[in-house]
Formats: sequence, structure tokens, C-alpha cells
Amino acid sequence: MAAEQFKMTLPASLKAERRGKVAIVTLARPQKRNALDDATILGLETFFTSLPDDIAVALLHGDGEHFSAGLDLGELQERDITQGIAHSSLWHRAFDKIQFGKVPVVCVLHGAVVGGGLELAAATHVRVAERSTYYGLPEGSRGIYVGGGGSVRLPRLIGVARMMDMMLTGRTYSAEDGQAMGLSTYLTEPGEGLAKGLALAERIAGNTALTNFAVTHVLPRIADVDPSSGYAVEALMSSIAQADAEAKSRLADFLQGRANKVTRPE
Ligand code: 1HE
Repeated sequence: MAAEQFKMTLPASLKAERRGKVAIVTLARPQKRNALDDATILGLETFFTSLPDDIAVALLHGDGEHFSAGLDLGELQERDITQGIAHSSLWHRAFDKIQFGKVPVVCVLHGAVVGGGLELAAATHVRVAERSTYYGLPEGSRGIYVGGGGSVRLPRLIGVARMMDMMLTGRTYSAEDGQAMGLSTYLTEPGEGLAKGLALAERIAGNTALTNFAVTHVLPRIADVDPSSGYAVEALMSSIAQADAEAKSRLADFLQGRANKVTRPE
């Protein structure tokens, strides 16, 4: 199906639309609980690599009762080791285009966020969870292993011990637990996640492109390197950011009383 507003060809399992500077992509296979087949993974890669330059933020969410049931188990045919590596690498490539793509990505979660669905959510930058959300890694009990970057991204969010527990014992976490652990950073009532996600996306779209690049591309790289390299990269990034003409104009706005003050949390 062509996403008319974007001039890109996506599979039927994905819908795309734009609202101003925000590109919205919807997992649209609710009859299979938004299970992620190869076509959907390739479609996500297409979406995140083909965004027009005037898009500033993307928002990912899912149709139906659940965000995603993870890997499409119906496609899990006999693969030899080499084919298995290629399949996992496909997910890595596609999700890398989300985490290190052109724009920050807000994700709105509800219902089951399990297996590869949780790996997909972990590749995004800001996660909003409705209270219906629950998280699990059923790979452990299915005799398989995460393959969509979960071993890399999830320990950074919740720690190795919690991920081990989820995989070894099949433990699931509620939306409230996920919020406390850092799987989401916003919690909403059911049905209110999309509005909250869109409001956050608009806010992010108001940042300079340079700031959004620094936060999504440079910050996680700094967090991965030794402190002395991190300080050097941070010094360079902060210097580049403050030299930008838009930064200078925003600082002048504040100093002359034209910019918003920082307010207390709601
Ligand atoms: C699926 C899948 C799927 C549902 N692949 N078809 N993921 C899992 O182990 C999770 C498996 N799914 C579930 O536990 C449940 O389906 C849910 C809790 C997500 C939703 O339950 P429910 O009662 O709303 O739906 P359902 O009746 O279980 O499923 C509806 C249909 O979706 C049904 O098909 P139908 O033709 O009989 O109607 C299900 O078979 C289908 N369906 N989930 C394929 N996952 C890169 S490595 C990542 C590794 C993993 O992600 S492993 C984790 C896989």
C-alpha cells in the first residue's frame, strides 16, 4: 500500500500519515496482534530511511488491543545457523535505522509489548505507556533467544539482572512496573497515549535539528565509551551546538525575556 503522503511503498501491515512535521507509522496487523513478519520489518526500514527532510519527529504505535506480539512465529521456519544470523541481522539493520535515523522517535505502547515488540520499542527514543501495557520476553520459554537487538538495548534500560529474570522465568511486568524500571518515561490512562505521544512529538519538533541529532546520535555514543573519550566528544558537541545561529537566537530570546521559563512538573 502506498503511503500517499510520503511517496513510499509500505506493506499492508503498516500505515503511515503525516501531521505537520510529525510522521506517524502504525503497526496495522491487529488480527495477528501486530506480530512482526519480515515484510513489516523491511517496511519499518523503508519508512525510517525514506522520511522527507521536512519531517522532524516520528511516532510509532499499534492498532488493536496490543502494541505487538513480537516475532511472527508463523514465519519461524527451519533455518540453518547462517540463515538465522541473516534474519537477526535484518532486524538489527532495520532497528538501527530507528535508533540512529534522521529524527527522534516517540513510541506509544499499549497491551502486549513482548519479545520483538519490546525490542522494537527499545529502539525508539521516548516511550509512552498506556496503563494496559505489559512487557514480556517469552523467547526463553519458546526455546529461542532475542534477535532484534534486545541483548544490547534492554540491559541499558532495565539492567542485565531484570532481563535475565524475564527470559529465564517468563516474568512479565505491568505498565506501572515498566515505568518505575525505565521501560517507559510517560504513563497514561488507556486511550490517552496517542494524544500524549503527539504532544511530546510536537515539543521535540520545536527543538533545533542539531540538538535532536546531538541527543539521539551523540549522547548514546558517549554513554558507550570510556569517560575521558566521552568528555572530549561532549566538549566538541556542546561547542558545535552553541555556535549554531539558531542557538544564539534562542539564547538572546531568553536573555531579552521572550522565551519560556523552565516550569515545575505538572
Ligand atoms: C501470532 C503471534 C505471533 C499472536 N506470531 N502469530 N511472541 C510470543 O511468544 C507472543 C505470542 N502471542 C501471545 O502470547 C498472544 O497472542 C498475545 C498475548 C500477544 C495476544 O493474545 P490474544 O488472546 O489477544 O490473541 P491470540 O488469540 O493469542 O492471537 C490472535 C491471532 O494472532 C492468532 O491467530 P489466528 O489465526 O488463530 O487468529 C495468533 O496465532 C496470532 N498471533 N501472536 C504469529 N507472535 C527477532 S527475535 C524476536 C523473538 C520474539 O519476538 S519471540 C516472542 C514471540
